[in-house]
Parts: sequence; structure tokens; C-alpha cells
Amino acid sequence: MRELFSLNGKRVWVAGHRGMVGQAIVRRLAEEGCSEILTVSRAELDLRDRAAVKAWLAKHRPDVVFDAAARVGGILANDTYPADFLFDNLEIETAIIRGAFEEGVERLIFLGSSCIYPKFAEQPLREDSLLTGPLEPTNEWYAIAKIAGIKMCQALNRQYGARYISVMPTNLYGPGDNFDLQSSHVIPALMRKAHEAKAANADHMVIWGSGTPKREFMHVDDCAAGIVHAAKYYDAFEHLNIGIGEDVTIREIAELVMETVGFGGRLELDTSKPDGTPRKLMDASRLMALGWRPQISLRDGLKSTYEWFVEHHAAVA
Ligand code: GFB
Repeated sequence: MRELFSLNGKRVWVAGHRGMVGQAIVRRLAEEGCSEILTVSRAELDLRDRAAVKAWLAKHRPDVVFDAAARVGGILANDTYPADFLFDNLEIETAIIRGAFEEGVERLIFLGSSCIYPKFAEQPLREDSLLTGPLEPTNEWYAIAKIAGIKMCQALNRQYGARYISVMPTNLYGPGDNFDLQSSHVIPALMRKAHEAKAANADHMVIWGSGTPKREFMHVDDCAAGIVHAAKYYDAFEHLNIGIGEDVTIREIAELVMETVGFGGRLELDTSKPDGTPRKLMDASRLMALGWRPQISLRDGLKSTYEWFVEHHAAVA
């Protein structure tokens, strides 16, 4: 397949390089022959500050930007802090996408999430189901901000002929994830709960909701490989799904995590917590048609993520 954009010899800024996805993109880009991979710490640059971001871009002059910077979190964090999720993400996107364009960045890859799709959209979720129905209420604030980011890129492409693309990963997990029980996504939460239940010789662990929602889980290194692939081979107006095309129920993932951790107790449901959207399985056929395939099975990915968690437990828990 012919490369539409080469990363070889390019100066690349990974915005959000401390997050799980940003870290994985930095690891993946090490294999791409970029001339330099730029990162900047939160202490040095507030990514919500449009003037500061523009000045930083003017000084460091990247050719390419991977925009993996966002305020992210699991279902409870999204539901509890709607204003932070909406404003922070809109500010970050505006500063980075508009700043990049004004400072002559040739190529930008904007990252979103599968929660941009309507709650009851037909499954698997095709790219063209965007904006065809109401969103899932627990995360509509984040979703609206991410939809705005897609539209910012499309508007620049339409009005000025930019080549800015948007990629929408499914639910992710892996090394570098957030393991805080209040703000994390489901896999790191369950891993920590199973680990602590095992250590305490408990007879059960609690999962939120009914256990029946379905989610598609992709290892972050597969995601980063898919995103870098898209940067090189995808140039269409519409955003691109990044997924694997398979999902499991929350009960099934809980059982797999318990098996990975070696905890044999019971599962108890806390139905005071929300289920969120019933299902969000990505149609990843466009990405697959570009010649990309996932490499990491859920079982292997959980195993290596748990090893990472155990090694870094003191630091992250
Ligand atoms: O991963 P998660 O927080 O995010 O939750 P979403 C997925 C499902 O797992 C929900 C259930 O049905 C939860 O109720 N669950 C069970 C748990 N036990 C737990 C637990 O201990 N912790 C957590 N966190 N969940 C988020 C969105 O949605 O996912 C974001 O809010 C974004 O906007 C992100 O799209 C990928 O898949 O529901």
C-alpha cells in the first residue's frame, strides 16, 4: 500500500505524552525514523492556554502533531465532572488544533473516543453514524468536546485544504493506565480490586452496574500502532475508527481479570453505579482495509498489563 504521508525525517510533537495513549504513541514512533519526537511537561505548558500553546509551537516548529492530550476518565469521573470534561477538552483542542494550523503544522492526528456515537446507534458502530441520535448521558460532555475536535479538523480541511485527520479509538487498557478506583476505566479498576481482594483473602469483589453492558477492549500498543498507521495511510475527510471488532460483557471481563490476577472469589454487583451505554463495538473495517491488524490478544494484554501494575503498584495505586 502506498504511503500517503511519510513520518520519516519529521519533527513530531506528541501532545499528552504522559497519558497512557501518548506514552504508547511515543514508543511506537521510535520505529518510524522521525528526526525528533518533541514532548512538553504540564509544568512547562498548560495545554488549555491558547496563547502559550501557540508560542510553544512557534518556537519548536513541529511538522506533525499527535493530539493525545485530553482530560479523560471512566464512567464515574465523566458523570461527576461534566464541566471539567467539557471545558478542559474544548480548550485543549482549540489551543492545539488551531495553534498547529496557524503555526504551519503540516499534519495533525486528533484522538477522540468511541463515546462520540449515539447511545443506540446500530452496532458495530460505523463512522457515518456520528450525529444520528442522542448521546449516552454519562459522557455526553466529553463526547460533545470530542465531536467538536473532529469538526475543527474538518473545518480546517474544508476551508484551507489542511490534512488534519481524526481517529476514534475504542476502550483502551494497558501499561501506564490510571488505577485510581474513582476515576479509572473498568479494566484497571477491576485489576486493582482483584489484586487487593486476593491480598486480603477476601471472598468477593464488587463490580459496578449490572455486568451486562458490552465493551470492546484494545491494548494501547495496538491502538498506537493503528494510529501511526492511519497517520501514514489515511487521508479522508471523515474520522476513522480504531478498534478490533470484538467485544465482551463486563461480567466476562471481570472473570478474565480475576483469572489473570489469580483471585477466585465471587463477583458482587453494585447496581447503584451506572451501566453507561449498553454496547459500543467499533466497525473497524476501514482501518483494516488499510492493511492494519491488531497483534495483542485480550488474554496476553491483560497478563502483561497486570505485570506492569504489580511492578508499578507502589507508584500508581
Ligand atoms: O470503563 P468505564 O468506566 O467506561 O466503564 P465507559 C465500563 C463499564 O464497566 C460500565 C462497568 O458499565 C461500568 O459500570 N464497571 C464495572 C466499572 N465495575 C467498574 C469499576 O470498578 N470501575 C469502572 N470504571 N467501571 C467511558 C466514558 O465510558 O469510557 C468515556 O465515560 C470514554 O467518555 C471512555 O468514552 C473510553 O466505557 O462506560
